[in-house]
Amino acid sequence: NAVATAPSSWSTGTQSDRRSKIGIVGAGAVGSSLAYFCQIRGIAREIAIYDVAGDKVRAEAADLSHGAMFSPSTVVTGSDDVSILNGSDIVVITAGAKQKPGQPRLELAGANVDILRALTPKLLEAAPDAIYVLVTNPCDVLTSVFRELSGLPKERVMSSGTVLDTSRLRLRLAEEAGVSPTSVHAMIVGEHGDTEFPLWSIANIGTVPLVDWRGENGELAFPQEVREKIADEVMHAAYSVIAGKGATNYAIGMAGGSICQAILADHHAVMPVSTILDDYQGISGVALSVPSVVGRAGVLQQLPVPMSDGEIQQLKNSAEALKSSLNSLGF
Ligand code: 6V0
Repeated sequence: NAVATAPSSWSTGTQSDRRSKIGIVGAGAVGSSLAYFCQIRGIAREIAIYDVAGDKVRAEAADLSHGAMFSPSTVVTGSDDVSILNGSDIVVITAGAKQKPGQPRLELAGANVDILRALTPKLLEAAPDAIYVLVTNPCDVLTSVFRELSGLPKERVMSSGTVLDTSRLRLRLAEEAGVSPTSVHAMIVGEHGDTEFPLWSIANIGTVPLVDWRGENGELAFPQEVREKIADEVMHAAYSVIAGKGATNYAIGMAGGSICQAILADHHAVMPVSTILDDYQGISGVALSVPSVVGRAGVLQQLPVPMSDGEIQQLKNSAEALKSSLNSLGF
């Protein structure tokens, strides 16, 4: 667990490798939003979408392609033949069942593990060298399952984890503080689900510790009760969006697309993606989100960050929840 140092291959550019190919499994609300974000950002030269629903995936790919005049020169294709994913540099998995209103993510595990079990050999044949990004829920559980089924090195298997939740947290803190979300340095870690939590002890706005930030009235803006209320809102944000429209798709599309960009452009970006931990705060063998360095080879490092005793305990609670879900699934 050494501190991150700038490697000689560090890329300072923002431009992605334009010869690259992103494969997306699932042309549903999430997969098609992710494809749209990657297309309009020009993140890859080619985006290939695979779905068992042939008419739907071909229609989504055609609809995206028809924007060719208004977006960078990305080729978008779609098929119900998995070989469309051949040679992908990244495969993002979004296929599977989604939460019904009020349903916890862990309840999706059984159905989505079965889908993953059937998909894994086909994906490995199509894209043996890819970095795999699991978005399908419960994404941490599926990351552990896919790592075991595929036998791939752990740094090449990650999930979007709490990247989306972190964006929701930064938005809420930014609204309260009256600054841009990009100037808020705070992260949700742990399970992408009901045991996730913010790392308040290292949260900053600009260079000011969050707990010391004062509002226009001179009062501390984020006392404990405000922090707890915001953490609760962030944790329940998906439930209220799903209650209103049946899915969350745009923000996860942007979160997943940003992970793809960090990989293809070798950004060495610090993101709370979820990968298998190996003696991280004493936790091993389960995938959880912690601050991680993401680049062309996948997860390059999980950063050792100072955590309070309470935060370490919360991380252990997340690990226990995921271990018990994996055990009940036979993993
Ligand atoms: P959706 O709109 O129902 O789309 C799912 C798609 O998967 C459909 O088009 C299906 O045809 C396809 N599909 C099912 N089985 C297979 C298969 N074996 N092979 C190929 N395609 C298949 O769901 P939506 O896109 O809204 O959600 C997809 C998943 O993302 C769900 O598990 C959500 O819970 C999850 N999300 C994860 C988030 C995260 O932060 N990790 C955020 C939002 C949603």
